[in-house]
Parts: sequence; C-alpha cells; structure tokens
Amino acid sequence: MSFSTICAVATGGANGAVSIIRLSGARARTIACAVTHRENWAPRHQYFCTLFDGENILDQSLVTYFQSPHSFTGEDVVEFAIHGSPYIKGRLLEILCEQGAVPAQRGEFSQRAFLNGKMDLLQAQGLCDLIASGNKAAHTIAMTSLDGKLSSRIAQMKKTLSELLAQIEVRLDDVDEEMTPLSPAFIAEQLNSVLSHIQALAATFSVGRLIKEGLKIAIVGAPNSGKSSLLNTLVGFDRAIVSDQSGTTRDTVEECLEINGQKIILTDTAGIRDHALDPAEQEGMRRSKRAMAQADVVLFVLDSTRPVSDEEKALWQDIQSQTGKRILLVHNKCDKPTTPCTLENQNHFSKVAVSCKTGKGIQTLKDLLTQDVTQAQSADGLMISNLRHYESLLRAQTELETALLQLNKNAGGEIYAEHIRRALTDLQDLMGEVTPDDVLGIIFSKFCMGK
Ligand SMILES: Nc1nc2c(ncn2[C@@H]2O[C@H](COP(=O)(O)OP(=O)(O)OP(=O)(O)O)[C@@H](O)[C@H]2O)c(=O)[nH]1
Ligand SMILES: [Mg+2]
Repeated sequence: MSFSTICAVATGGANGAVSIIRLSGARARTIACAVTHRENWAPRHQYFCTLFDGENILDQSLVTYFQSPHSFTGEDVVEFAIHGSPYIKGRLLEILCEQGAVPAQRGEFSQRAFLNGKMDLLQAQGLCDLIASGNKAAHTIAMTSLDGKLSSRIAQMKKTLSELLAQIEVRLDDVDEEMTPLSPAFIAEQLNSVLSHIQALAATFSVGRLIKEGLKIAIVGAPNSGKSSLLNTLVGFDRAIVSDQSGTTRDTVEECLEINGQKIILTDTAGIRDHALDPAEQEGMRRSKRAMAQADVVLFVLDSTRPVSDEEKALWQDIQSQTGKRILLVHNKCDKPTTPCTLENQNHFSKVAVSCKTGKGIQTLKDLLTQDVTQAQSADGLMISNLRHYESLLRAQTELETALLQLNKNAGGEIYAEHIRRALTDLQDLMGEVTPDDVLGIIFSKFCMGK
C-alpha cells in the first residue's frame, strides 16, 4: 500500500513548553533530512537538531526517527519535539508540506497503524478512548481494549466458531457419509459456550457506556428539602445558592465531578410544588422534569424533619413512572429529629439518610451511586463501552441463538452453519477484519487530530 506522507501536531491545541509534530510515510526521512540538514539517522535515537526555514533557523528540536515497520503507524515516522509556540508549530507544518507532506486527517495515523496490522480495530478504539479518558474507570476500560485483552477474548470466540464451522462443513461435503457425524450435544455445547461469553460481554455495555460518558444524576424534590445543599456537599464547594426560602433554585445547575473514580454529571433542579409563584418558577419546574427524564439516576431528596407532603407523594408517583433509571431516596437533614417517611413502595428502593450540615451518610450515598461500576469492574475487568461493539455482539448473539434453535429442530447442517457463519462475520466486523473502507473512514474520523 502506498500512501502520502502525512504530518500533524500530536500534542493537542494547548501551548505547552514543548509540542510534538509527527510525520509519517515513505518520504518522512527525506523530509526530515531537508529540514534539519542532517543525513544520518539511527532508528529510535533522538538527535538535537536545528530546524531550518530556508536560510533561517526556525527552532532547535529533539528529533526521533522510527524506521518502518517499527513505528506507531508501521511506516517511517519522524517526530519533532519543538518549542510550543503557535508560530513554530504552524510554520514547521508549512515547511513539511512544502517538502511534500500533506496535513493528516483526524485519526489518520491510527488508521494507518490499523491498515498496516500494528493493531486491530478494538485496540485502535481503545487508544482513542484512552486519550479521552478523564477518570480511573474510563482509563481501565480503555486499557483492556488497547492492550488486547478484549481482542483475545473475541479471538477465542472466533476460533471456537470457525473450528466448529469447519467440522460441520467438512461433513456437508462428505456425500458418502464416511465421517462420524457430530453429535448435536457437542455442537450445542460449543455454541452455548460462545453465547455465554457474548452475553456476559454485551451485559457490560450499560455500565461501560456510563463510565465513558459519565453517570447523569438529577437531584429532585420539594422546595427546601436540601437539593442545592446536597449538590454543594457532593461537589465540595458552594456551587448553588442555598437559602431557607422555598423556591431558591430556578434554573438547573449542572456540575461535572468524580466520585470513587467515576465520572458524574450532577444536576440540581428547582423544587417541585403545585403552585409556582411566577412564570420563571414554572419554567424551572419544567426544566426539573426534563433533567429527571434525561438522568440515569434520580436522587429524590426529602426533608426528613417533616412529614411527606401530598406534593411529594405526587412527585414520587412521577419519579416511579420513569423507566430505566435507578432511583435513590435521600432522607436529608438527619442531624435533626426525624419523622418517619410514608411513601408507598419505598422499601423497593435504595435509601440513605444524610446530613448536608454534618456530612453524615454522604460517603454511603457516594458508594451507592457508584456500586454498579464497582461491581461490574470486579469481575474479569473486560468491558465494552462502544455502541458499535455492542450492536455487533447483539447481532452475533441473535445468529447463534437461531443456530441453536435450528439445531434443536433437527434442521439440516447447512441451515445452522449459515447462522454460525454470520455470527463469525459479526465478530470479525468487531475487530475490523471485514469492515468496509467507508465505515472504517467514519470510525477513524471520530479520533482526535494527530492520532
Ligand atoms: N439542619 C439541616 N439543614 C439543612 C440541611 N440541608 C439543607 N439544609 C437547610 O435547608 C434549607 C434549604 O436548603 P436548600 O439546599 O436551599 O434547599 P433546596 O432543596 O435546594 O431548595 P429550593 O432550591 O428552594 O428547591 C437551607 O436553610 C439549608 O441550610 C441539613 O442536612 N441539615
Ligand atoms: Mg435549591
């Protein structure tokens, strides 16, 4: 495969003391010679070079040459560690292009690494996620993808299916029936073993997605129950206004934070009551409901010093009618004498007594919020967080389930073999082995610049 030589800043947009410009392709070394006036390059050695802009000096730089195939992209690569001035960066890119390079597209270095067999698609996407990871949990998932653990799990499944398929197909060709037939029990056992791996992996998606995107939590409740106080306590500073007047919070207040290594997007909302004082409060309440509808977790905050009101009972009905969410009851103000809570079905939900005044119960609340992630991670650490991977797994799962169904119905080998073949293709697609070029282009275009 012959490609153009590409160049880009690999160190992001910020103006740090040092930036790296990466050059990859067949002409990388020649271009580096022209820019540095240096001829001899030992691979994987760093040279202190002067970078020339015609007769003038542009910068002094540490330059490293990686010889194909022992580089990130598998091509000849040169990396220039230059001073982080926007002028130097921009001018060096121009000079490299004057010498025959072209600006890299988003993700083009990774795409070349993939096309040159340096990594599979799961690893490439793991790398992209690793760069984007802003917390420990997201970092862990990305790492298991990048270091190939996820790929080897998929490879194991593919191996089982292709060996099984080969055994079935060889018997389909055996018209004289000289071979011992495969027992349906053996085929079912093989299919079930792959199915259980697929199901286990697909089941990690809901948590994997939350880890990558962040868990959206809405704090809802009646006015004055202490919602803004709870937001402030969780974020650790006075983000939202707190007062003893009902209806203090009007607009939603959103903060991003990390709890137990997990990304959280926390939204404080306007208290919900029957009669709004004015149109602004009414709009605030509409926004509260919207935040609740968009959340993964709803924290229903109750002032435990007073009995549950009718307004709170109505809101509770509304909260329970939300599907696909975790709901937690937060009994606030437990530093004061409390009144028993009388919400219907309350025992079906997790609850925690807290005090935003003293901090009591706050760590328990944090642990409850992140327990899904903690539990999911303590298994074998393998997790998927990418919708495309999830959908491929689901497709493979459906094919294998159909194959099993056909097998149980004593259908001909050619029928269930076809479903096994399709499942195999879905797993190959997951690894990028049969993925069409235009789809690959779209996947890599979501990567960051210079990677
Ligand atoms: N004793 C005690 N008072 C609290 C606690 N949490 C909040 N408060 C008080 O309760 C009052 C209302 O607190 P906010 O946090 O403003 O309540 P809110 O739910 O945001 O109220 P709205 O924005 O009006 O809906 C304030 O006077 C707080 O100081 C707590 O844990 N213990
Ligand atoms: Mg408030």
